[in-house]
Amino acid sequence: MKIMLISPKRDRWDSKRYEFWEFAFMRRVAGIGLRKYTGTPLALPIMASLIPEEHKLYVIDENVEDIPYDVEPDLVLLTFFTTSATAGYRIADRFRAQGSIVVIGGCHAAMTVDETLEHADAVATAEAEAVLPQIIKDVETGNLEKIYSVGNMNRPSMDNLPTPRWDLLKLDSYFYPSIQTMRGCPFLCEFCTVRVHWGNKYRTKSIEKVVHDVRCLTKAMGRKGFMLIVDDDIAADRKRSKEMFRALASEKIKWLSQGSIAMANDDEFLSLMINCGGTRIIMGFETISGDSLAEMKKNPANDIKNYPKNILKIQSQGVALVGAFVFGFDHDKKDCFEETTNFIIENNIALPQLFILTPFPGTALTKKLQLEGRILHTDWKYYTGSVVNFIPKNMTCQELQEGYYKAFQKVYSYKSIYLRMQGLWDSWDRTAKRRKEDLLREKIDILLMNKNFRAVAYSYDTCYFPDINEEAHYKRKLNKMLQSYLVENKVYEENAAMMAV
Ligand code: B12
Ligand code: SF4
Repeated sequence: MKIMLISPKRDRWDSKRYEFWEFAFMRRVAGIGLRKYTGTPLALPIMASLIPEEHKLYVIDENVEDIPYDVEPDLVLLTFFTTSATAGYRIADRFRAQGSIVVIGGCHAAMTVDETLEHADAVATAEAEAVLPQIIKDVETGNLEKIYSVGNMNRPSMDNLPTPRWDLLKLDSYFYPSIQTMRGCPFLCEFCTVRVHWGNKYRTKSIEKVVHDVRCLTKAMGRKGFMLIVDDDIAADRKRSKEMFRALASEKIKWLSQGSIAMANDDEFLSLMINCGGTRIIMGFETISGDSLAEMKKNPANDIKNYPKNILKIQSQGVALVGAFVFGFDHDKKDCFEETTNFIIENNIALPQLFILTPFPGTALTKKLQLEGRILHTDWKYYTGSVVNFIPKNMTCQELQEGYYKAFQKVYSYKSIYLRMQGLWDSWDRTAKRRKEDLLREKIDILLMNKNFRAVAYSYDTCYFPDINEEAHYKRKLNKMLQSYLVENKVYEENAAMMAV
């Protein structure tokens, strides 16, 4: 059979708007030419690893290449999250009209089975490792069923998983090729899809398997760039993670991942993490309101009164936190925007990520809002995390939307970027346990990423109007800072080259 695996590009409903993870600035302006998207869709190389060799495979991520419709595959396997669902459905309809069999899987399909079946011959609600071999057999014998699922007890063990076929992806097109070492989460955060899709228990890969997979990915990348470890909390099982960090230290990789603030209480964890290249952590703070935190049933490690101390503890060792904050909880009032932006700036968060609460299908939040009749629509292309799709409690939709834009634009104003960077560099220069030249490269990268996220913030309707002269002043200071780092970096590189001669 000809089998095509596809991850669609999200539908744009406004061509001028960027979303966080598209890295439009990094691609177009910072001159990092080859890269077209942030992370690799890991479901593609995983599915490819499960398909017997006799089939002809086409592996397509639409974010980096066009879909070759003229191939006329026998079977199309589509994978996407909610944000890309409208695009995914359109692609599915087109292939079905051409006569291909279409199967759709992933967290969105699993939560919207009836809707997805309007566009697919079958839906997989389970992990590919558990159902894809059967799907292929059933297609071959003409016995395809409508739904492929497994019970909670039959989730695949992480140790028997085949190594993803990263070699079939165009890895040069990504900033961060992805790899996974654990699945599942026992926590109950009501807006989150992870527990419902991946189960309420952590399942982990053995350290040997992680090292093996890292080596395969590094080989496929052909470079020692950043990897995205897609685990939902790298600090979930600190004992295991420490063992993993020790084993990864000799692999000389650089990586970013997600982690809870629990890591701040463990000096050994932090130092092992940094030592094995883990210097960027996406951290879901979500809110600085205790009431909102209780409302969303967040991981108890999120202890707001100790946020400043713990942020300083983590970042001052040379880590850049990608700090995620969400607006629109029922306890959020109109002052939440101002308070959160001030908090982000005062605590020098390296890369703030601001979102509007979004009722993704299947979550406890969505069930609650549905019962209360507060969901405005399910046109999934607006489910990006930057658009209001439900009726908030303590403000109007417009107030939430504009408050969000304003907060996002304020933390990425030139003045705020400058203040955050100055504060961060100050702590890095005093206490970071990293080589000076590594810190310098990291500073350049973090500055460019701030410019990138600034471009995202200001691609939305303008709601924040700072003093123009003050902004021009800080823009000059930031550019001067970047320029001096670039010159200094060149000096390091030339010295290194001389040492090598
Ligand atoms: C890495 C990641 C990203 C990367 C994605 C890189 C990429 N190109 O894939 C980036 C940073 C870009 C990203 C962005 C966003 N993300 Co994200 N992300 C994740 C994360 C942490 C890991 C994803 C992953 O790689 N998982 C591992 C792979 C293997 O899992 P998988 O894709 O689900 O596939 C498995 C199964 O679902 C199944 N399967 C999947 N497809 C198919 C198809 C078939 C045919 C079959 C048989 C089986 C099958 O088998 C696979 C192997 O087991 C998840 C959380 C999680 N644990 O999954 C959140 C998650 C997917 N993201 C989420 C969200 C909300 C977003 C954003 C909207 C955030 C934002 N506001 O910007 C954007 C949307 C981007 C977009 N255009 O869709 C939500 C999605 C909720 C939803 N219903 O869509 C999740 C679940 C997080 C959460 N806490 O709820 N994200
Ligand atoms: S701790 Fe993270 S992965 Fe777990 S339920 Fe909460 S947000 Fe989701």
